[in-house]
Amino acid sequence: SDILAEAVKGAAAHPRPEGIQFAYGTAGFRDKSTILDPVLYRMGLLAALRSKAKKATVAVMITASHNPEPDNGVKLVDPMGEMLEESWEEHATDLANAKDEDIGSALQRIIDAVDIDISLPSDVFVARDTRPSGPPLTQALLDGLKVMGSTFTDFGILTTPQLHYLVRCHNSKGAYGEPTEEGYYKKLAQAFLKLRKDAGAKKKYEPVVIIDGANGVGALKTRKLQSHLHESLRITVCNDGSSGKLNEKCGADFVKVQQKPPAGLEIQPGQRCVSFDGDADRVVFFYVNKDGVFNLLDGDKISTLIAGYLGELVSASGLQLNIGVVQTAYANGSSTRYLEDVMKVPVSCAKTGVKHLHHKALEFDVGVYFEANGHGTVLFSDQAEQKIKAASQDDSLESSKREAATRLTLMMDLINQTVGDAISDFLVVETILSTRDWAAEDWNMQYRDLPSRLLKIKVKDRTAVQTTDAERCATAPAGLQEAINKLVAKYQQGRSFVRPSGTEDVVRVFAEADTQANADMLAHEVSVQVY
Ligand code: NG1
Ligand code: ZN
Repeated sequence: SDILAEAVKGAAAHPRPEGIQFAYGTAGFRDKSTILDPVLYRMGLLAALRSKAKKATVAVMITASHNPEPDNGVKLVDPMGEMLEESWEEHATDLANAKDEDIGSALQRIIDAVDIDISLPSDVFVARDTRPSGPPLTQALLDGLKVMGSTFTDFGILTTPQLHYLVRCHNSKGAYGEPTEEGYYKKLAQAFLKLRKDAGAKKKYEPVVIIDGANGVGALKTRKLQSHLHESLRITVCNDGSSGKLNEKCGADFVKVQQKPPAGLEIQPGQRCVSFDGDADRVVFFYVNKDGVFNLLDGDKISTLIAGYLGELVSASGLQLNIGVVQTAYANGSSTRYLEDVMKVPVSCAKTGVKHLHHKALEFDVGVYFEANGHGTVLFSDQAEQKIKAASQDDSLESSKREAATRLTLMMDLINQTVGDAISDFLVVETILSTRDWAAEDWNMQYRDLPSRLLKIKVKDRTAVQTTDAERCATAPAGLQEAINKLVAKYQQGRSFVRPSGTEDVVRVFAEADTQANADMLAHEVSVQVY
């Protein structure tokens, strides 16, 4: 058709270099920004097709999250704010790798495979993080949308979760919130302020927090949120991009991997601090105690805190709803034991990558999922949502039950259910700490993390390592798992696994044991087996 011919012609301005293979992985396409122009053009074409196929607006986010500033990436977002359906990842990879002159036939293959009516309209929301490569890459994406005759809205700089929120609001015709950036702040701030209203005097919780914005979009957007929160929370935003580089020696990934505070913060003992990542979909908390020891409150601590509090509210409301937690193999062993043995909360383990956790969390009425690195959220099933809303308005219920249900409805408003959201998760944690009157140290004392070590190893072919059982067991190369088992058996509370990364050309080795020295040694010994 004419459109496909136009798409081929348009590729002349976005030529694909020879010899590079792209793959749509767990985080979409991610690479050096200098080679991504043809990929963005092609993702413009694909987003238009996706919109036609779903008969709804879809979204495209341009970001490389926690990766260094010279990198960039692109991921598609489905109409309800979900990640792109898995079966389309292959289409994305095919199209990204199509030679300029083959773009028409690559598009035709997708149209045939999915049975798309190409004459339907399409509409796409677009946003990017603060990377300098963002504007030209956006232009390439828009060129792709234009040749497809698609309408679009370019929102400029947003956090990834804000874009997910906007597309969901738009497609659910306002039922999820107002489809504007202001609407996002209003929805979160209203719920947050209502949840704080009845808060009494505090002994330990202080409404003072320092945020490490990773020199990225999270810092800009937290500033915008601030005015909506009035005096309820005193936030100091550091690493706001005015001097440092994006993700350089700061941000959630740096803090989690290095197990130390970011550069650019002046911290008093006990002061609660928060680190976002480069597109503000991950968050970790930390503090330094009076002996100068760094303490990290990661995704596992956050999910334990949230599951505990929501569990209490559900019990208090008298509703019959099951709560579960979803983790990955990277979750600290202490957190899993604490959830299962002390809190009696069911825990499932999913493969790395948020889509896997998200999927498993749907199996519960209330599913709390977090990766240890701080990416996560809570999902309420439609049925749970209805029951909670009904209970909150049921005048025949005891007032304590009705109040618990009302708090649950406010928590549902505060939580961005589309995807992990640093700003929303941060406000959820602040709400719970305030309600419990906890300082960071009280929260940290729930359970004690086992020392762990994460290493990455460059190998010739990372696909030689294959795994099963949510990546906890290696099936190839032959003999590797037996060797790991033998090493693990030498250590108290030892645990270790290896898996190929989905975002980098490395094999990751994780180990945990009773002491840091032992965790380090076990990780090292297992690494030797991988080479
Ligand atoms: P890979 O590279 O597959 O380990 C990393 C993170 C994931 C997830 C993705 C997407 C670790 C160990 N892995 O995946 O949790 O966040 O990036 O960004 O943190
Ligand atoms: Zn991110």
